[in-house]
Amino acid sequence: MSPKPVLHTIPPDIVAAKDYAVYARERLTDMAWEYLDSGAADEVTLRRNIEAFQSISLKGRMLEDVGGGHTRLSLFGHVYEHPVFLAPVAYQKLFHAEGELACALGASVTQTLMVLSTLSTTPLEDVARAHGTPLWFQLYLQRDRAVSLELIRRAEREGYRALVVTVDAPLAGIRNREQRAGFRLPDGVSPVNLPPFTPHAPVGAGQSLVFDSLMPSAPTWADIEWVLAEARLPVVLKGILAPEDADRACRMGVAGIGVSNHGGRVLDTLPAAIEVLPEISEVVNGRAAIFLDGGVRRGSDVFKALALGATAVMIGRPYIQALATAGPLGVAHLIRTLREELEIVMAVSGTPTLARISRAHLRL
Ligand code: FNR
Ligand code: LAC
Repeated sequence: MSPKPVLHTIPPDIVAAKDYAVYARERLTDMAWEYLDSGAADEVTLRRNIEAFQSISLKGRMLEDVGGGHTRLSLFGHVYEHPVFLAPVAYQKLFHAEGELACALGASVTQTLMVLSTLSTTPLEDVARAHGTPLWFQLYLQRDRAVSLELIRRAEREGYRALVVTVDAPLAGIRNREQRAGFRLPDGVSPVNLPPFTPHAPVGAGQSLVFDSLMPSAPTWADIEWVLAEARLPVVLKGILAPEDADRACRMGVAGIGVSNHGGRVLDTLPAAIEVLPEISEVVNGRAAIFLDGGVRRGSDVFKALALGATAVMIGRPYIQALATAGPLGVAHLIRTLREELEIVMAVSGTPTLARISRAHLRL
């Protein structure tokens, strides 16, 4: 069946993030859908990201005065209207003809921070100049430091406010659903911010594809030192799950830690991001901001993440499903829905501001 056209109004039965999934499925090719929706291997981590949120109970606190309440937060010298950020998602022209520009418009009208992927299908300059959206740039470190440095400088020049270095995907992982669907990028969809791809070294007899070809160009802690020395922007490491790694990153001086398992897309049977958040926030102990992503689907999930130590959260698949369904309008509607849900949870938990949300508001 060929994909249905993008909608220009929001159907009345889309009232929650999950309602976008059915509409998005009908508007994407099988390959694009599998790329978006799937997780690594048996998708244990993908499911766990969702289930772990559902297994945490709110407490509910009544009769508190929540007058003057709001969802604003201040971060790295800027004020953001709410703590639901758009996680970096590659190749957005797979999902909508306008790709990243459509997302940026939806983000702009809802005053939402968008993190642009290194694997954007739109030049980072065009995204920065289009809609006045607050932006951070996600960096996949490249084999050649000069290429990475050029990306960092371009992002700085264009007013990106932070650099999100993703460290949990040095290789693609076991993507069985993508393999079964024969996923490949269609013509006209490519990572335009990068120089043309040069293949990895071929493996000889007795050599390992992973250790002899792919991993020799993967980043290490030494590369993070280098980024910290070069970048003039706050640096966030995305993809941290071990408290030991979070501690090391803080000692090196990162501005933020992204607690994430990459939406369950790289290594299956990792824990849910929300499960490890308490131990990470204990170790970080205020030395860096903490961002959580993976399985955030409700305002109550945002609240739970903040209660357990996150400064803000990021969403991935939900906004791409909204993009595929109704372009910028869908992205804006989804964000507004999540933000309203968050405000309701805050109001009925007696927490008028984000700073007031704490573990005491969960039934642990
Ligand atoms: C991603 N993610 C991702 N992360 C990153 O740092 N750079 C990238 O280019 C991408 N690309 C990407 C593509 C697609 C299709 C998805 C679904 C995800 C991971 C993303 O930033 C985030 O960690 C997860 O999507 C969060 O989980 P949820 O919200 O999708 O459950
Ligand atoms: C992904 C890579 C691009 O998750 O981060 O597909």
